[in-house]
Amino acid sequence: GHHSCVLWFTGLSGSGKSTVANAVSKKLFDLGIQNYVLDGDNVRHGLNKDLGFSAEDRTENIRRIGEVAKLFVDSGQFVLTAFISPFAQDRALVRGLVESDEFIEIYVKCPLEECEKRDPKGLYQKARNGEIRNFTGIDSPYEAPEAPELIIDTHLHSIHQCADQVIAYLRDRHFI
Ligand code: GGZ
Repeated sequence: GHHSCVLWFTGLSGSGKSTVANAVSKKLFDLGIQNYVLDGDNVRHGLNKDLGFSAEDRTENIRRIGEVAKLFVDSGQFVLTAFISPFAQDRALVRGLVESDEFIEIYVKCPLEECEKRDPKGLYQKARNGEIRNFTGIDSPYEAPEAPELIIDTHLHSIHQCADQVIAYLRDRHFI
């Protein structure tokens, strides 16, 4: 059988969190494994639409997502979360919500310069122009994980390779 867990992707805007999480999701689905991706599109527009990007709101954003992720694991499903989650303390809080082996922190590593070059939504440009305040990596901090279960480097590897790295981890640890 399978052992469900939280795959917690963390990284800068534009690092590839959602893209890789969705690629992993599809691979799990093809293996017949129920799973769901939580990201800004389905959480920040609904459950958390009252929250912005102050430090306090980001902390509350991550807390609520952590509680939802816990519910998924309780129900026996794999859950993948794709949020910047810039604060180490907030990620530690979520880790404490589930069984210690059920929280897999995945650092989606990509240099800020590369994220800025990709700038798929033009947000870095706006942050540089001062049109957006408190933008992660520009005028709001990102605390890189010190001991993540996995580091995937989207600057050096393809989406497919990064997703396979996650699948290999899950196989090695007998989650799947
Ligand atoms: C960071 C922001 C901001 C600010 C809007 N800072 O590239 P995106 O667009 O699709 O991903 C970013 C997303 C970040 O939301 P999260 O819920 O992941 O953030 S956190 O975990 O810190 O709560 C970006 C967009 O929202 N966005 N304003 N100021 N990203």
